[in-house]
Amino acid sequence: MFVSRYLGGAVAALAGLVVQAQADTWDMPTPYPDATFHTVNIHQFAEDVATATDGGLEIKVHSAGSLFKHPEISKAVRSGQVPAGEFFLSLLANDNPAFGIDSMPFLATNYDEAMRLWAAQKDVIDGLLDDQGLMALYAVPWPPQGLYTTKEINSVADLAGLKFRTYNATLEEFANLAGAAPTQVEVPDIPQAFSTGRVEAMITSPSTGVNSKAWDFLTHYTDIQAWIPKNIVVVNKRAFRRLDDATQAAVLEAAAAAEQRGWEMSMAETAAQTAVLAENGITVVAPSDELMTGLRDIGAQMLDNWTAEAGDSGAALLSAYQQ
Ligand code: PCA
Repeated sequence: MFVSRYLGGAVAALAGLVVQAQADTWDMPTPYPDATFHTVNIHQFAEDVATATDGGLEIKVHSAGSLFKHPEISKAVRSGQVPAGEFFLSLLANDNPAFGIDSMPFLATNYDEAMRLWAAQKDVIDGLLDDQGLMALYAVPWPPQGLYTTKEINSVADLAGLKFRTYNATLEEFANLAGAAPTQVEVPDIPQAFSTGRVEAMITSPSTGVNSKAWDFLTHYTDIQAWIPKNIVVVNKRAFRRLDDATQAAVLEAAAAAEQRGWEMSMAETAAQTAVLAENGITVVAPSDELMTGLRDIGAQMLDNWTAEAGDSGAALLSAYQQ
């Protein structure tokens, strides 16, 4: 009796161990809603990993800030509360200015430039993340950022006093320099922030404009193509090392595919989602020269500020990009 109970327990315990070794589940918090192309891409990444590992690693995506709020995601991965996560890269600009350079107005405004900027940025970012116990899996850009308002905007002066939705410190600086009044709002909260009058203008991609149904509360989209900021997907290094070699390889391979696919999705989104804005009644216009000159002046001032703050390593990054 005692022996068989003991054996039964041992068999059950062993079975548990085997199951644990065979199937791992990773919770992965992300900030943006499921319809966002970044999130679609992450779901595909998770599916690719599950397929390649024969179900050995299941990545469970928790979108729209449902598991951790956006500003908490990088910390949650760093501390090992979750093994992986996605966030807007420039949110880490407080840690080091290199993280924020892809939100610099009018530095990289088309996809060729964005690719060159990522190439110049990547080693620096990898090193900084490594110091935080993180490893980058891949990064994907948003389409070029445009200006959403409830009136025609012909100059920087037209932005004065507008309650402006922002998403990071760089955009906040931009809004302040334009004489607008910035308020930080996460993507899932955009519709409510507009409908309650907390904000009345924003700079973001055609993707986020469409995903937020901008036509419910905005009328004009000025296509200023101001910068091409990125999301990054990271893993906790310890969690990654706990995977066996084949699983690690599967994750890296799926990540490389996701980066490639994500850039292509982003490029395709730019025209397609701008058209959706127009179809839904938004007036889509090219910017006036006066507006662009004024905005570029602000960008130049911000780049000076960035360079002063970013020191030698920042200068090296910039010159690598500008070569
Ligand atoms: N959408 C995100 C980041 C940049 C973008 O296009 C946002 O608006 O917060």
